[in-house]
Amino acid sequence: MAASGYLGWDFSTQQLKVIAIDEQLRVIYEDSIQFDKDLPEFRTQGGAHVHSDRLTVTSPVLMWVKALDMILEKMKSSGFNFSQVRALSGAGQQHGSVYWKKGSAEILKNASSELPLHHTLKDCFSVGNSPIWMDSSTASQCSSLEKAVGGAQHLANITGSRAYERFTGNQIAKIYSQNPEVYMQTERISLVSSFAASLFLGAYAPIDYSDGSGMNLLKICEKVWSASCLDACAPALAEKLGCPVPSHSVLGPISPYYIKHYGFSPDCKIVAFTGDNPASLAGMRLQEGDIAISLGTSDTLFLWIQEPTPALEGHILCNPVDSQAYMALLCFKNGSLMRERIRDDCASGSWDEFSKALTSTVAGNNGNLGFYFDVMEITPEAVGIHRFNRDNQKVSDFPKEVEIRALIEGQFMAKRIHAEKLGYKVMPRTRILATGGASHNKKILQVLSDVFNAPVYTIDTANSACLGSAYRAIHGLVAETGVSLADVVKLAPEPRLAVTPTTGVEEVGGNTC
Ligand code: XUL
Repeated sequence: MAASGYLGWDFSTQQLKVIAIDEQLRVIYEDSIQFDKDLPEFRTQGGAHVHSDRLTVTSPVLMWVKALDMILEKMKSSGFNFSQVRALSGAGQQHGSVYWKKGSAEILKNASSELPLHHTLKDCFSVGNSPIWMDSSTASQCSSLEKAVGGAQHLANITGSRAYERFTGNQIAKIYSQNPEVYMQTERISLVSSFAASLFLGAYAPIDYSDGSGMNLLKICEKVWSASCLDACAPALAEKLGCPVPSHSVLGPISPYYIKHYGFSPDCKIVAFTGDNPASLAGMRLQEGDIAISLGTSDTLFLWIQEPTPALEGHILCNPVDSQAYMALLCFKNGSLMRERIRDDCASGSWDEFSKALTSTVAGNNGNLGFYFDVMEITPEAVGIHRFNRDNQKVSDFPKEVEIRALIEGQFMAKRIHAEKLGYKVMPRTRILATGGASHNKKILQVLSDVFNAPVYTIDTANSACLGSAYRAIHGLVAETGVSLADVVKLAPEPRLAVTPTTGVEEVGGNTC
């Protein structure tokens, strides 16, 4: 390893991943533990247990600890030089929660270097199976929370999102209502991210503003817990959560356990961990005005926002790399499967023919417009196929090429409309960073570029949360001096320019937004 190294961790749903980078941001080590395959004793599927009600979804917390023991042992046997690591940070799947039993702070602090961590911590959790983001069992807690604070929009104004079943406040409320004594025995509640940071710190790590915004509990503007949200979820919750901190905070030096057991330097700093989506924003090096669009099974958008306007659809989170800014997260369920269905119906199952249809039709589709939701959409909550001609009359079908363009323009216009509802503004320097399967199709990207009137770049994001965590580790060391993440990661590979807006085309859908 070169003179200094930095580690980025990603505690995601299916695996634990680590990346080490050097001062030049080159990846010098990479490894992962797949929960199902490498830790079969926990009997997870995709890293989780879906309970018999089909709504409750949990992961065993000791599985995460054991995965950390395992991956560190792998690094040690491969000769990884831990003593060069100057700082580390990490990401966790968002919303999941960990419940530490009374007395665990002491055990964590005094972890013996003779034992693996999962032995030391085996009795530390009052809830052995942590609820995770896939859980949707808290509908009644969600409606109570919205009611308690004066409605869904009001909750969104305070916390950045209306009540969602996976959001941590509602999960905590469920645990308290079903099992008050378990709640009472709990001295600390962590997110997956702050739990993972705690393992390295040897003390309870605070929740960072960005991941804290996925709880329905944090006032995203003031960056303090909302007393009315806390009170609606469970009693004495503030003391169990600790005070939230800026995402770039240095939490302290690594715990003596890692110094003795693995040879880390006592100077190695732990930078606050955050959620996987915020960490990906850092990994993709999003800047003010930028949008990242992942075109996969479902389509996901990350937006950099200066002045957010929380809405009933989508989430506003505090920005993980700039405390003055925000990020928004929008998820569209009808992504690739919808595009594939129309390709099969209108282009004989061929992407080439699909692309030709996009080339043979004009931007704006002569006023023909469609919204295509084979499955119940999240953003907006709607289902079915809805087509409108240039006179805004509902029609039952379109010629095949018109249908194809209507689908793609409709999908991207919906993204722009919902992004703008959340306060997003296309700026002269806006870049669209596209990833995922459909980002390989230039004709689709051309439509995206025309709808947003901005250049589209492609970027490889396979490791963006992990890499973003390593970047954040470097940034954490200098953030207090006013250096931005963008300055720190100047040497990282640039995204590739794919297409620019077609000249002479008025913004597609500009008149209808
Ligand atoms: C975001 C969400 C998921 C998890 C997955 O709101 O629930 O993206 O973060 O890891």
